[in-house]
Amino acid sequence: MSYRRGALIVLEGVDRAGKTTQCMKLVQALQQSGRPAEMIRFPDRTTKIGQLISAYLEKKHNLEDHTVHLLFSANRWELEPMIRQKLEQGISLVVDRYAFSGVAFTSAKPGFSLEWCMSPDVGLPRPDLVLFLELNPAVAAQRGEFGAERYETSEFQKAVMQRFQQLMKDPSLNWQVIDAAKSIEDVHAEIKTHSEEAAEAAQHQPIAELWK
Ligand code: Z5A
Repeated sequence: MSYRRGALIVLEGVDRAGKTTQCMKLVQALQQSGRPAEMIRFPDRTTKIGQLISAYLEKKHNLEDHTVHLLFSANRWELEPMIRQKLEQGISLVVDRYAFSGVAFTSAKPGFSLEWCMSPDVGLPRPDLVLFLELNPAVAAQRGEFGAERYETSEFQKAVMQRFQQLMKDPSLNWQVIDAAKSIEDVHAEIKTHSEEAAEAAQHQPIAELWK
């Protein structure tokens, strides 16, 4: 059976690593090379669930830690039918943060195991490529101070980074670590090469399920 589906390409990374900048450039580059492509980001703050998450991140109200974790996951599941449909229509999706951020941020809090944090996202569409933008905290700091949102402290970000490193050991996923300290154009060139390879390979494969 021959498939002609789009690829699911996720960008993850530390704060200010350039995820949003690179997602936008990648969508443009894929489109210019004749591949239909769109960008999505998590959290998607436009939905009702996303608005609750946004108010939480902006510290406008508090939510219990398990509750907010499940809301972040629900925010992905509510977009799952759209993600699947677009991929099946041959549209590649470039995603700014996904379940890996979900797991890394919650499991960096005391009392949360990686396994518990992964379970609500089991079965989401599995990315064909996960690009991890790695950046030294000192270089990140030169790109601007932390904002006022929740989680934007260097101690918490260090714990998050350790959780990402654990997640990257999973051989069922195509993780690629990118040196995000290079120029925007150099980082883009590397990301584009990996993405074109992954998109080429993905088009003949069914959509797999994450962590299954
Ligand atoms: N979160 C969670 O807890 N659970 C979940 O399930 C999910 C997320 C999905 C959402 O933040 C927060 O929610 C996030 C994780 C948590 N918390 N934190 N911390 P967000 O998605 O709304 O925002 P963000 O992801 O934190 O954005 P960011 O990390 O701050 O930025 P970025 O997208 O990586 O970088 P950027 O905006 O593209 O670039 C930052 C600046 O650097 C900008 O001025 C660029 O022009 C500059 N830049 C970019 N690349 C370069 C290079 N190569 N050289 C020099 N300057 C550069």
